Amino acid sequence: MPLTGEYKPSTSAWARSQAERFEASGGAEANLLRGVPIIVLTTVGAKSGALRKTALMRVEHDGRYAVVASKGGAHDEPRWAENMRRHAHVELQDGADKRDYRARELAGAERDEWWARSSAVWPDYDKYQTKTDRLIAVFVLEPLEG
Ligand code: F42
Repeated sequence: MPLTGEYKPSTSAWARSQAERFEASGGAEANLLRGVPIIVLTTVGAKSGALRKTALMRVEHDGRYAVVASKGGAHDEPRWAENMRRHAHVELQDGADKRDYRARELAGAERDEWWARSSAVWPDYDKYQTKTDRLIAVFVLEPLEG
């Protein structure tokens, strides 16, 4: 059941542009960051209830995805993380394929396992973690059937 609601663009022009070009082109354009594939995550705003679209690095394993709330190692967490804690039903577009997932925040060994997969895709995640005291949140997205 796809998410419904008003789309509210990101205030970050760079991120908004990449998410919108990626979505509008069915994943054919704006699909890389420094040569590494991205996905676009749609979350429901924790406060606004609006649809938020966020470009993130593509970390996939056996049909599940990880999303890493790094925000470049900023001390403040990206807003989309709190959106997912409040509304676990999200959409993820990978290439032309857009599906519904349930987001689950990870801890312990499961987080370590997905952190390793994520930093194998985007090694800068390890650098980002050294820049902030917050433990960068990692969520796994598991497909919602039907
Ligand atoms: N960010 C990452 O954290 N990890 C990545 O792997 C990553 C990869 C990536 C690749 C390409 C690219 O173009 C950008 C990439 N980014 C990555 C940056 C990412 O797209 C986001 O810009 C970044 O993570 C910051 O996310 P954010 O949700 O904090 O976005 C800000 C800029 C934003 O849009 N803020 C909105 C605003 O109006 O200021 C609010 C957004 C929002 O969700 N608001 C909530 C609501 O209710 O609508 C309120 C939430 C609350 O509780 O305050």
